Amino acid sequence: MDQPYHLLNHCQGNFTEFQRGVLWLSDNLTFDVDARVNLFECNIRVLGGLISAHILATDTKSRLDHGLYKNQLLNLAEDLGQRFLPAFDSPTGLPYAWINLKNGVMENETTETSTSGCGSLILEMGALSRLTGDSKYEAVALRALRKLWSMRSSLNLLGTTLDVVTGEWIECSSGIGAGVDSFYEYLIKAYILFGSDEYWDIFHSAYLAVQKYFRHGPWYHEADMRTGRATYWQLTSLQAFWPGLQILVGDIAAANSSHREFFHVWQRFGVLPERYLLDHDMLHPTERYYPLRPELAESTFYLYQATKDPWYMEVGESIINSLNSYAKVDGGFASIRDVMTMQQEDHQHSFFLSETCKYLYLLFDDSFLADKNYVFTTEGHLLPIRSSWHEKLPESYISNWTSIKNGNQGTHASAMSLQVCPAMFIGGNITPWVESACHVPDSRVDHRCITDDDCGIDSTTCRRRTCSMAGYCGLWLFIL
Ligand code: DMJ
Repeated sequence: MDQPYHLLNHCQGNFTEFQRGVLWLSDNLTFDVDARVNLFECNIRVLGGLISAHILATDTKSRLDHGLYKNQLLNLAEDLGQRFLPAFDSPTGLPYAWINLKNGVMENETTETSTSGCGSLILEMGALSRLTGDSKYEAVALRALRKLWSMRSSLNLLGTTLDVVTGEWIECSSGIGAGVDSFYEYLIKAYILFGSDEYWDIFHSAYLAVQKYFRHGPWYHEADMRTGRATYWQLTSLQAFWPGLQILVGDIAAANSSHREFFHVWQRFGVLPERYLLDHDMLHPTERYYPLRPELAESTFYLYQATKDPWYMEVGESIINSLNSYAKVDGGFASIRDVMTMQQEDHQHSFFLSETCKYLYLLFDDSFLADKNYVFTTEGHLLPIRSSWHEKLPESYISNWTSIKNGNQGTHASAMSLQVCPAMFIGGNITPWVESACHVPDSRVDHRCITDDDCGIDSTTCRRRTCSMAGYCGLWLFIL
């Protein structure tokens, strides 16, 4: 198949440009500005970018000339992290959504925030703590996450917006899209990055509740957190990240079926509309735009990694062709204001480069990831999985990890790169697994769920589910 490289420069390994960027930021970036910024956006875009670039600047690849890098990006990241701290100074420990970088929380600042806004800070703040040795960043983010989870309903559901002063929910309807999405993503990724069972336990309960109350076939609607009753039947462009998350838990069949639906919608409109009303079978009257979002490309990348099915490369090619046809302009790519007219607007979000382009690039050339163990933040920034950052290896992994290590099968690999399926290790002299295909801990020999409650979905799919052809079956880590 012809690979549509013309969208992207073939720039892997362009250390000169990396060095130029690092040094330019070192000389020119300051956060001592009287500017009100959104904590969540600044965290995922700026703090995450600085931390990830610092890690790349200091890994074994020697991407910068000797002696030039003296932790400038980490120092900037620490300065920014410090400026975030006043946001957490609320009666509940839940952070204010907006903060002035110079002056802290403004007088009369809004007390309303979103679930993703206060529940998706742990990767960047945790990494900052690990890199600086100062635990306070991780501590405030974790305290906020714990508080948020304590506000869940008896159904293990959360709302979309809340008040950081009263700790009360404002919007009790929620789904997997806007205002909530990265909350789920950061639980599973925090578990992968920091190895604490607490993240897995929360994620597991939250994931099962999503599958139980929001899922309708391959679609996800919204529901009221108190009753579990469906509220809004809408497809949103942000929801398209969910199949990628499902790959991390090994729910490949479910990921594949949802991803196909999102791609059908992409094909129908040429791009993904921001919101589509499923119950009226029409576009949302005011949310007809496509701001170059990455979520479908992201899921396509994960599904390809999991299955190696070339069909996903065709999906990627189709996405790239659409971007070139509808969004390419001199000097960049333009957001689409209306998917019916393909009218463009003069705006290119930073996530187009950090996510959309990155996932499309990696779909066709993943050599950068070979023998690496990274998680991607919600903004597509890379964080390495290191045993020194792990509180402890999850118990179910220890025996297998040791066995594999002793068997000289390599320690520099992740499930993604090795495409290892837990089922491959059942029997022999290796201890049987203690997880079902839905990753529900159990002790059954075939590790299949028997009841729907075990699965959170319908248990028949668990009993039928097998690992992908490539043998990859979700989260299975070999830690450096
Ligand atoms: C990105 O900024 C992040 O992925 C965020 O979590 C939600 N989606 C946007 C891009 O669509």
